[in-house]
Amino acid sequence: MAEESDLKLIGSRKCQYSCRVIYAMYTKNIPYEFIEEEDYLSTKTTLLVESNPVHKKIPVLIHNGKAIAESMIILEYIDETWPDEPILRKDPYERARARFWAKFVDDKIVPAGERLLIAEDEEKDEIIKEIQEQMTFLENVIKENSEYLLAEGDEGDYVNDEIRKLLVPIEKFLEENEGKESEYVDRMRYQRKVLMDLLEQKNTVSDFGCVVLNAVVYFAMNELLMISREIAQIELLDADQFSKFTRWLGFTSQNFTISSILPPKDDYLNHIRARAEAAKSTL
Ligand SMILES: N[C@@H](CCC(=O)N[C@@H](CS)C(=O)NCC(=O)O)C(=O)O
Repeated sequence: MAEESDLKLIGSRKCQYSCRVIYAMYTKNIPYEFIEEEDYLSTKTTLLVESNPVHKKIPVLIHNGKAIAESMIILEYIDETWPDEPILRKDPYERARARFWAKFVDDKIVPAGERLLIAEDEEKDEIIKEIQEQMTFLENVIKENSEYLLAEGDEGDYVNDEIRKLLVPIEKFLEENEGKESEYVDRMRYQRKVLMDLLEQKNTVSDFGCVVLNAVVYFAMNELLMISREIAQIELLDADQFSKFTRWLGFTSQNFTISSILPPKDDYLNHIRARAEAAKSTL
């Protein structure tokens, strides 16, 4: 790890872009101070405005007094500054590919979700169709990526080793808490089952090839599904049409770190509703 440094992140757990960065920090085990930007929709703090005067948006990373804005740029900055536990792959082509798909999510998926958020009933089907067309690309990326996770060969073996490593503390915890009943113990048991199933069923779940891309896609999708299910009241993901993606999503949502980053669902939903109101009022 790089030498001691003063590291702050201005963000919010209700912001998918901030969640990407928080997830990367957890993955790389980097200590930092989190400065919650409570009300970024209306009243921005002076610290935010001064740190990101161009966009005035979260997240902003402040490293030894120097501010870095834009989530993808922050992710690359932290990977370059703290190279342990890389969150982008080493190979330049793979890095370019991860950036390409992250940009695709930001350019195509997220804006369609924003449109769905404020859509009139008669516009919704068209937007959903458009999102599903884009989602087909992501489904195919996962299919093509099957060599990254649970495939035979070096990479698959590496990932299987990583899964075994993840199982060690879970097994230990379950052993120490044998016979106890609690929601947490249940979640641990479920986590163990998911990991054991994965070890058994090779080639069934794949990922996007690196932490950055997994985080970008996961947090964007999590928000988009909330918008489509809870606000637009339309189901976006057909499990047959998007079988790989749905499985990946289910598996990824069991990730402890991801579930501990996200705010309680009702808080997040209220926030999304407030965003919809704010966006509608500017129409
Ligand atoms: N492209 C930016 C997007 C950041 C962004 O849109 N942040 C939202 C919160 S999730 C924000 O600060 N919105 C305040 C505003 O639009 O004024 C990134 O990747 O960091």
